[in-house]
Amino acid sequence: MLVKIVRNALGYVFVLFDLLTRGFPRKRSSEEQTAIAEQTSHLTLYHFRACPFCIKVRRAMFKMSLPIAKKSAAQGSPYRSELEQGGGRVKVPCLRIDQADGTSQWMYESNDIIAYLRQHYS
Ligand SMILES: N[C@@H](CCC(=O)N[C@@H](CS)C(=O)NCC(=O)O)C(=O)O
Repeated sequence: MLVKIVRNALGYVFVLFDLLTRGFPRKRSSEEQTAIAEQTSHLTLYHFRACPFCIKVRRAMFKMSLPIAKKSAAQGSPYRSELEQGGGRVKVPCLRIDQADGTSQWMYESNDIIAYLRQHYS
């Protein structure tokens, strides 16, 4: 219980630190931003607000100005079971990549997610 409280408190310190130090997002013209929104519309990030690995991914998304949909996988969220059933486990961050054939790839590991986003959208 105490460990959980300390962990959550630390998480919110990270959230605040991120907000204060993240700098500015990449600038695009409105046409380019509309295009990137379209190109990333098949992506969804499952996350916890105060998870350091999620903060790292959200920070990278912010820097690259990627308007990717985010779903909370916290206790009580309806998206938690979506993540568990689709991806196989409740672990965040997880990037859901919807494919044209109707299937989805569930990518866990913050470093892999950031590398994927950089490779395709930076
Ligand atoms: N190596 C992973 C670590 C992710 C991780 O440990 N996430 C925690 C939240 S901060 C989690 O989902 N824990 C639940 C679990 O592992 O079942 C990454 O970099 O994404």
